[in-house]
Amino acid sequence: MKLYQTYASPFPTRVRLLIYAKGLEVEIIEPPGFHASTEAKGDYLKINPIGRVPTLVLDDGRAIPESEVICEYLEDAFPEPSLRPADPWGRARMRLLSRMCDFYVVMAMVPLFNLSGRSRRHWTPEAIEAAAGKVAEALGWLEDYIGEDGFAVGGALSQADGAIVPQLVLAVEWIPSLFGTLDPLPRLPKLSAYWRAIQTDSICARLIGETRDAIAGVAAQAKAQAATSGG
Ligand SMILES: N[C@@H](CCC(=O)N[C@@H](CS)C(=O)NCC(=O)O)C(=O)O
Repeated sequence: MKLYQTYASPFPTRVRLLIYAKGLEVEIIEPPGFHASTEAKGDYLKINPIGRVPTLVLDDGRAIPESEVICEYLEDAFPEPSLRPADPWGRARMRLLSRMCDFYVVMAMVPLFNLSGRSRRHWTPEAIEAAAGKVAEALGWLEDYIGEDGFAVGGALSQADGAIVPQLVLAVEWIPSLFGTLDPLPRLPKLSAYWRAIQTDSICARLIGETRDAIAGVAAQAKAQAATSGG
């Protein structure tokens, strides 16, 4: 199998959690045209006409887009070890946390993703504070549902950890360091405890390191581009 993905995107990160936890042999391919790249997406659009990462391509060439659908496919095709809680309530909470990341946390970050790609002339304190406030509000909803035993749900590593961990790297590290906003975690005790604990899980620690390195790479690329284009 092949996974077309980028390390800076939070969506493929949840797929890599399953790949690492299940020990699957998957070739990782980083297609052109994402993040600060000025390249075109080229033939990647033939694999995924939606033009987003990730896409899983099976050995017979069939392609599956959308991170959550890929995760469910990998669970069904390679059930052991399971990254889904055994009981329906636990599974519902896992899906709820993942969905909250997709619908509320990422959506709240979109204005900041957009600002980060624009000249600092557009970085008004009002725009930054409004967007950071929305991110903090969405994290507050995660606080209501996050597990209190070191994992997002069910006391064990699950798909929900793969959804939350990259969002926290962005919300707790990338946004405050780039935009000078406050770290939202001190006001969210359950999410703070979760963030401290989950970094001791070896698979999540690997995902966090990959995300940090990739974000630093994208930031350096964006800075170099801004310098050559006059800011
Ligand atoms: N719902 C999709 C979202 C994937 C997504 O939006 N990926 C972003 C990267 S963060 C992307 O590919 N954006 C298009 C682009 O950067 O051109 C999923 O879960 O896979």
